[in-house]
Amino acid sequence: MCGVERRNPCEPEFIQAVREFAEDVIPYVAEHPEFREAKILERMTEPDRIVTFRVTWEDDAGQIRANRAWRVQFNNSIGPYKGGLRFHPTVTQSVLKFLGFEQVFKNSLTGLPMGGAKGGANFNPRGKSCREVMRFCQSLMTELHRHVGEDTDVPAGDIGVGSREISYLFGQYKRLKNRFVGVLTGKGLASGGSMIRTEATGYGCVYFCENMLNHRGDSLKGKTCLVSGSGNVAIYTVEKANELGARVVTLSDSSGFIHDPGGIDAEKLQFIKELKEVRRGRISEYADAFSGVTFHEASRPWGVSADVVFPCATHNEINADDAHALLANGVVAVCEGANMPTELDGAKAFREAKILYGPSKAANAGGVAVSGLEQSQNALRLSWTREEVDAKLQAIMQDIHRQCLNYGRTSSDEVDYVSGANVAGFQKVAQAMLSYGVV
Ligand code: NDP
Ligand code: 2IT
Repeated sequence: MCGVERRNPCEPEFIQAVREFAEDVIPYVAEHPEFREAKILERMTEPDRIVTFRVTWEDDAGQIRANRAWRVQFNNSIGPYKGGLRFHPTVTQSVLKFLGFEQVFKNSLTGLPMGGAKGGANFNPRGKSCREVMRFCQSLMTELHRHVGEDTDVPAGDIGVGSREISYLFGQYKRLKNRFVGVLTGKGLASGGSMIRTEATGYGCVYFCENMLNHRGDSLKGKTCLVSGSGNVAIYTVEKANELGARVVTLSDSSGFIHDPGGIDAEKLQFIKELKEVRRGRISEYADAFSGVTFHEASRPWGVSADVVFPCATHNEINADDAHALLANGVVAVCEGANMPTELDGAKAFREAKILYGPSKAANAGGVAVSGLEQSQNALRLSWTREEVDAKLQAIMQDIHRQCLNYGRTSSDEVDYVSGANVAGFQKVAQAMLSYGVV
């Protein structure tokens, strides 16, 4: 860790992600001299390469704008690089390195042949017109197309990048290369996308939670849940939680959270889909539209009493105080839809309390898993049905749960899902790296 800190000054998010991982993996490596001697951990914490470039574009007022974009190609030992693109003003190299690092082990857990990468730009899509977003995406792809390819690196969506942005990016790639291939995932259904990709991260996260609860002889049925965020992952987490008989009482965005004690049912969720996916409005509008709902400005939902928690907005949204407040209110499961939403001290509190704690690299792997299935369908030039893809997603989430049990069962027969996911994800990548020799 000293070396990681020395080599990566001013990269707190990346150091946090490596620390969380290393604490579980170092004891495992200590028992496996072949990994230690090959310096696998030192090699794994250094990205294969990072491409940084300028994205110049013109806004609707005719002003020239310049942003910075990155693609962090972290590790392609078990397959072509794979991971999302994030457009948000808080994007830095540190954030993308943490996300790329996590992606390596998440992708390994899916069992599909995918390496890890992440990219994005410090571009703020909020308040931009569709034409501005289009010009930005086209300019970004004009450089990015040199570095990606269906067998090289396959980006997808993340915060601020949904099907609209993926379509603009794919349209420009096709124009530049004259090739219709699976170079991006999360494409529209008319342009080579997969059924269930839009829903996959949220659905997968709920399937993972149900697996954890079932393992303890319990289920989501009748449980009160908190969800944060109100974007892609949050919306489809609520949809599946409702289907399994749970009641979700909160959603949020960066302005605050709404509390609906009656529950966000399918009809109300339809309002949110339209609000967020079409009108691109704010979650506070939900409180104006439905009675009995309160909006809490500039706050997060963690003070509300509930059984199950799905953080689905962004990293570091649960600190140690939030974790203790949730535990004091009797939470039985925390299942992470967002990437690294819990700070290290918060995660420690959940692990020590021995609640069911599904870390992001296991719990939100359903999104990239269905991206992998989209790659397969593109390569085969066929499309699977909604039922076929959903069945494969459920099987993958069940298998990730099984891997966590294999590597994370503690002596008292409790399961530490964090160490289970870290060691299970690590060992496959490590084996592959070892087999390549000194590279
Ligand atoms: P969206 O852009 O669809 O939604 C993001 C949501 O999180 C919005 O409600 C947004 O509010 C909120 N949010 C974003 N940044 C912040 C912030 N700094 N503080 C408070 N709220 C914030 O993104 P997704 O739903 O796709 O992604 C959500 C999380 O899930 C991310 O951590 C992402 O990495 C992770 N993830 C996504 C996958 C996918 O397939 N899309 C797959 C696996 C993980 P506002 O509009 O106010 O910014
Ligand atoms: O964090 C993630 O796993 C994603 N944003 C999805 C990546 C992908 O390639 O589908």
